[in-house]
Amino acid sequence: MKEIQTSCGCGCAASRGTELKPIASGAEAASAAELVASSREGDPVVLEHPERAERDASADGAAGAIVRAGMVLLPGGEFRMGTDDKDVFPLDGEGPSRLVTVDPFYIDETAVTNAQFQAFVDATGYVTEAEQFGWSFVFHLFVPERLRPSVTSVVQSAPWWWSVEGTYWRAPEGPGTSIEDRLEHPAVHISWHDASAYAKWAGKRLPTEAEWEYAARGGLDGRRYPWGDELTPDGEHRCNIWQGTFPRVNEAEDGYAGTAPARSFEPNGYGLYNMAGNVWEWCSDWFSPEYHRSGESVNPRGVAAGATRTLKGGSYLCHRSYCNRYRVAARTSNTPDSSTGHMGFRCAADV
Ligand SMILES: [Ca+2]
Ligand SMILES: [Ca+2]
Repeated sequence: MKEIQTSCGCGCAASRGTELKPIASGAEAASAAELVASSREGDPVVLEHPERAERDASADGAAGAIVRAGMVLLPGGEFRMGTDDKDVFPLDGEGPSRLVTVDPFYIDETAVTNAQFQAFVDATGYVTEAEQFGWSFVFHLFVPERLRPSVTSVVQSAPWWWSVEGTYWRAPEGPGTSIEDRLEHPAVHISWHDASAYAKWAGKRLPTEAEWEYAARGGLDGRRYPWGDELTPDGEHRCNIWQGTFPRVNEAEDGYAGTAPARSFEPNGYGLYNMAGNVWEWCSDWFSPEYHRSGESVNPRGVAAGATRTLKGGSYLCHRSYCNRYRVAARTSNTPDSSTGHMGFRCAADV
C-alpha cells in the first residue's frame, strides 16, 4: 500500500494525491495502523483534481418552495465563535474566540442523506469524483473480507484509511456493498465539489464556517458541544463518535460503529441533528488557521483562495484520545476533490 499524509492525527483529512504507502496485504495495513497509533499531527497535503474544472451539475435547481423543506430559518446575529479552551488544537486555528455576526439564513436540519443524494443523481446523471478517480478511502474495519486482499494503498500517517477501488457513495465499502439499508444515513464519499454540485441543483449552497458554527451552537454561548459542556450528560450519548480503543476496537456504545441515520440523537436548540459527530460536514470556506485573527467579523467567508476546504463537526471515528474534534469550535480541512467514508455535508440557503 502507499501512504498519504494528513493534517489531522486521526487521518480525518485523508486526502487524495499524496504519497500512498504500498503494502502487500490488508493484514499488513492493519498492523501498520497499530504502529502509527502513537503519532499525532501530520502535514496537510494538497492536491487538485486536474480535470475538475467544468463539472458542476448543469440541471436547474429545484428552487422555490421546496428549498425550505427540511430546513430551519435561523435569525443570525452576533455570537462567540471559536474557543479559548486550552485542551484544543491551536494549530487548527480554533482560537482565540471572537465575536462574529452572521445574517439570517436557512440550514438543513440534517446532513444530506443517501436518499436525497440518490434523487440528485437520478435527476442529473451526476458522476462523483470518487467514481471518476475510481476509488475512495474506507476505514479499515469496514472493508469486507473478500476485498481486503485487493487493497494496495493506505494513508501513510493514518494507515486505518484504505484506498478501496470501486468505492463511492452508492457502494460505501467497495464493490458489492450497498446503501440499501442506509437510505436515511448521510451520504458519504462526497467531495467538496460533489457537495457544491448537489447544493446548486437543490437551489441551496454550502454554509460558511461561521454559519455552520453559529448553527451548531444552537443558541448556547461558548459551549463545548451543541448541547452544553458535558459529553454524556447523565450518562446519555448525545452524538455518534468512537468509544473504545482507536483505531482497532470500536465498542459503539452510542449505538453506531459507522454512520447513524441523519436524524438520530436529540437535536440541538435550533432543531439541528448530528452537528457533532456522525460525519464531517463541508463548509464553503477555503481553510486557513490564521484568517480568523484578522478576517471579517461580519459574515466572514474565509480566505480568498487556498488549498483545502473547511470541514466541521467531527465524525463517528472521533475519539478524545486521538481526534478530539467533535467539539463545536473544532475544525479540519481537506482538498476539495477528496472523499472518505466519514465526510458528508448539509446545505444552507439565503433568506
Ligand atoms: Ca459510534
Ligand atoms: Ca456532523
